Amino acid sequence: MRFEVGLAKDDVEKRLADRGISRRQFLKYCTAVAVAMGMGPAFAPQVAEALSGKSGKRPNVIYLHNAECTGCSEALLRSTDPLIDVLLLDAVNMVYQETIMAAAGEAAEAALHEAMNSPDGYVAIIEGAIPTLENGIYGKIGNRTMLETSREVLGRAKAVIAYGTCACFGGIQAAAPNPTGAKGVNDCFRQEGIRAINIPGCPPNPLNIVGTIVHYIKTGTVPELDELSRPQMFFAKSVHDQCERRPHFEAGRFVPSFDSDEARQGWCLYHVGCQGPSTYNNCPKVLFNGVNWPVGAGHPCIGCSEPNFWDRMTPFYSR
Ligand code: FSX
Ligand code: SF4
Ligand code: F3S
Repeated sequence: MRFEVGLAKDDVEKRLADRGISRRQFLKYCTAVAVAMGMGPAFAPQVAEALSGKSGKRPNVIYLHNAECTGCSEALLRSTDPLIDVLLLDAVNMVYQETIMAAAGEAAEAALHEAMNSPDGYVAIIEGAIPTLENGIYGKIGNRTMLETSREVLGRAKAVIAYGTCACFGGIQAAAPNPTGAKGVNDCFRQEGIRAINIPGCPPNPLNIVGTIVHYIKTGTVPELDELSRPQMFFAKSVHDQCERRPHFEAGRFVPSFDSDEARQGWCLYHVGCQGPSTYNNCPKVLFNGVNWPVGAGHPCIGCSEPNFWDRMTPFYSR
């Protein structure tokens, strides 16, 4: 049985037009991806080619869910531009995704195994941490542990993307005392030769995974990674170094409390717990859905894309 999620594939531009998205808006989105990738606006047509499947290389994708809140999928599915079906149907062939696929039970299992045996191979995207204690019995899907399924699926993938802080570093469920032994992919499977590309964030910015997929489609390779396995093009700079409130920091103008005049004037949030100086992500420049980001909305960065932020950067809201 051949299984694909969503709608039948037809021409990407027609589908965008049907939803009221013009080619101009699509190209604007592609420009945002190109800029996030550090390639500059001139790279936008190449992004458009990759996203609309016109490069002729649509990788099969198996998308696994483990221990998490599904916020990463939510962030991706609620991307405003372009509609997510463009990404799912045109850029990649999403063969298995538990949140959105119509199949259940044995049909879903069959789809997974068919995808794993495809002669073209597949890219694995994994969301959520892997419970490892007691052979992984704290997390099971389809009567198999997440540990077992992840080992098998990731071990045979052409590339692995860990999407979200949970899949990258363990996330909330790995917070002390970590009762299920939850781990991120690389921590869990490094000894077995698996190295995931980490796209952290709780949730991550969807542009960062779209950019990674575009890079893979264009080059067939993974982007350059830092020592935490994060693509340098998105995670090289600290939040603090890109923050619009930085001049206030330099001038010593700090918000003393959230209900203060200083807060209303947009001063620096360092004294109310901002972790921007120790957090590496592109939120201030890329924004969520092109609209805003935590500090822009008056909330300190809680370091959501850093390893152990739930232990290392708490209590939140204190300097
Ligand atoms: Fe984790 Fe993603 Fe945070 Fe939630 O699934 S990164 S808890 S936004 O959803 O994994
Ligand atoms: Fe840095 Fe946070 Fe202040 Fe922005 S608000 S300048 S990230 S400390
Ligand atoms: Fe997360 Fe901080 Fe960005 S909280 S979303 S890394 S601003």
